[in-house]
Amino acid sequence: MTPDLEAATERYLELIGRADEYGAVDLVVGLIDGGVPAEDVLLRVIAPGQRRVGELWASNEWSVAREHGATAVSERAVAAVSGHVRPAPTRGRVAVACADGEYHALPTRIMAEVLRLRGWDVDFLGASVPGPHLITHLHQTGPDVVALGCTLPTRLPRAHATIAACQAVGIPVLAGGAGFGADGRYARLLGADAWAPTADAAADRLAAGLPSFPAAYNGAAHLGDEEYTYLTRHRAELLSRVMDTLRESYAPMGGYSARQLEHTGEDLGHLADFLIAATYVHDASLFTDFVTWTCRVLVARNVPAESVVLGLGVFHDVLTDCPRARALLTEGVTAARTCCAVRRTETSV
Ligand code: B12
Repeated sequence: MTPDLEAATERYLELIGRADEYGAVDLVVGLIDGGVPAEDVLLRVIAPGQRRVGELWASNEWSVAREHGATAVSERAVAAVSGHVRPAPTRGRVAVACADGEYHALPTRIMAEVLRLRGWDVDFLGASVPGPHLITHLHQTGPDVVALGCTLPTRLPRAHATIAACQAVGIPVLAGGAGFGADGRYARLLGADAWAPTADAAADRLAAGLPSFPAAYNGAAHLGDEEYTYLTRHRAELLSRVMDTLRESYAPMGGYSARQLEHTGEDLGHLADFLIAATYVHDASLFTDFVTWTCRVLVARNVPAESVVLGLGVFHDVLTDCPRARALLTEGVTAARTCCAVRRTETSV
């Protein structure tokens, strides 16, 4: 009988939720021994389990500690799958790396293991690989292709530099991970040779040869303009001005503990990073999606979405010389106000 993989995922989530490494490893190895293809264990049990971890953290049902514990167990489970099934390479060589500054190594690791299972000889280089070091590795090992992972869109400018550097030494880049957009639009914009939404699609793509985006592509010509450069250079100064102005204008902040102030600073920092990334790729949805996400995460922690409206308004006032960023902030405020309105409707029902 084929095991029910949905039930297995539920069981897996339960095990990783209590950081039960042996239990999770026994479960995944047991599934493989029971006839489930290793690729299905990676993509239909471990991957959805991890996505659920994200939802449970976002809705404040799981603490950061519980998420970290679960992710550590998943890393071990992926390693167990990979150690249990060791196909000999029959195809070319792929260097798999996460973009500089990208610490979500697990999604890309799962993809790397699927490529291994499909016969590729994989060098998995892990999280946050600086572009120049990746190029040195390419010179030393001569892979056929680089598979570049990016989960957070804030890493796109650095991913762009890496894509260009790999291509300059004649190695094509397959891009993937949530940061490139659900439809791969940023992979295309940054000039990657190919993009795949999932690990199995990535393996199919490579097996079919590496197709290129249309030769007419010239999307990157306008990226990284003066406004982007200004925001990147003045990020720290901008954040401290926003914090100071908020302290003066938002009375409840006077009663914030040091920890709450630290969290506020981190949240503003993420908003600034997404604003900068949206300025880079000229796409408001990159910013407004993150604003909506932030509102949901804060509301789940009893922080009113109105605080985001206020914070974005202060960014807007402070950034007098950045018309494009100000336009993005105006759209961000609309997105945050929508969250406030939805929240009011929900609470009044
Ligand atoms: C675990 C985790 C972490 C861990 C990562 C540890 C590790 N070793 O990977 C840690 C704690 C470091 C972390 C940190 C942060 N995280 Co985090 N994290 C997650 C979480 C819960 C799971 C990641 C995972 O394993 N996913 C499972 C896999 C299977 O994901 P996947 O994207 O579907 O992968 C598939 C495809 O994308 C594709 N693929 C992946 N890589 C590649 C590469 C190539 C080349 C190709 C072709 C395909 C491909 O193949 C995979 C399989 O099909 C996600 C939630 C989520 N939904 O993913 C949040 C999440 C990604 N994190 C998020 C955030 C915000 C952060 C932080 C900013 C949080 C903070 N406040 O500090 C930091 C930033 C860190 C950084 N600088 O990079 C947000 C992003 C929100 C957004 N709008 O962009 C998410 C979505 C959380 C959420 N619940 O909403 N995080």
